[in-house]
Amino acid sequence: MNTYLSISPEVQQALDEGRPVVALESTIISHGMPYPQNVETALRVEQTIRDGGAVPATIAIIGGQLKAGCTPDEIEYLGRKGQAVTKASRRDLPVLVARGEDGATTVTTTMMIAAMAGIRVFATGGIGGVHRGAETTMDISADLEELAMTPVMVICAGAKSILDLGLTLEYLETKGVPVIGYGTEELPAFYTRHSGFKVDYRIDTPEELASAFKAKLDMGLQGGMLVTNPIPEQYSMPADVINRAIDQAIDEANRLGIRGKQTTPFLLAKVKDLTGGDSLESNIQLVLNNARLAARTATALSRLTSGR
Ligand code: PSU
Ligand code: MN
Repeated sequence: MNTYLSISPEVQQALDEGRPVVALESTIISHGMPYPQNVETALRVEQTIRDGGAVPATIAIIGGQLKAGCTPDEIEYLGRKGQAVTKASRRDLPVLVARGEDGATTVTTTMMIAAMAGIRVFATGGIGGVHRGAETTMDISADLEELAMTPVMVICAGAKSILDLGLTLEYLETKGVPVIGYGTEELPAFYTRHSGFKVDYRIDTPEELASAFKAKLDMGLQGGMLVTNPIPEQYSMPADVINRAIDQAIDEANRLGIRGKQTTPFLLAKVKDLTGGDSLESNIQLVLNNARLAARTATALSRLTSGR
């Protein structure tokens, strides 16, 4: 028994009964959006999952406990404390847990804790990947290694072009991670529906997402599956506006010598500043869109695996 893992009663009961559960990350709350929109969005995302017939499990580290299922008060705490909560990737878990500290979970640690709890489906905004210039900086997100290792389906809106999307896809191919486009053959680029890169497979229904993932689990293949779900047309941003902001943010990060775990939050905040409130609204809408798909997919997966 993992004594560091704390599953909320509601999530535990759903898992025991084979009902659908969807994991949600907390870096997006503490580091990804300003207060109070971060808390409002986190609660709306949870409600969207409930409306879709599944149980939300917001994941975080609080007082050294790995939480699968946060209360509204805990979400408020993580959102208000914001950047003061340590952004926690795989390498951060041992010391944070031993010290009894808080951590905002990235895609990596959310996948890890979801898997420990027995949760198979996870919805978020965007994942980390291979950064532009990684051939010299070696800045490659731990998210890609986790996707290679841990059996959780991650539903996102693709990746922002703060990353090198071509190298990110190459890396995922090497690691054996299926990259699926939901209703599209093209990898979506978070704020925009288009990147110019092809996904491995197009899938058009939650049922087929669930059956592909079940096949992976049944074969005992390690690792997850990446589902990329394009932002709804009406919330997508003009490509030139967003790409100009991203180029400017990267120039500034280079000039200031921003490195390591600061890089992604710095670029995200800078892009948001440069594009005003528009990008925040797009960001909120694409997360809600992913939550809807995740609830339907978790429902389909629970039907397949528990025969309910
Ligand atoms: N990309 C986004 N929004 C985010 C993140 C990435 O568009 O909020 C967050 C996620 O928590 C992701 C993490 O797991 O940043 C990746 O950070 P890094 O590049 O340091 O691994
Ligand atoms: Mn990094």
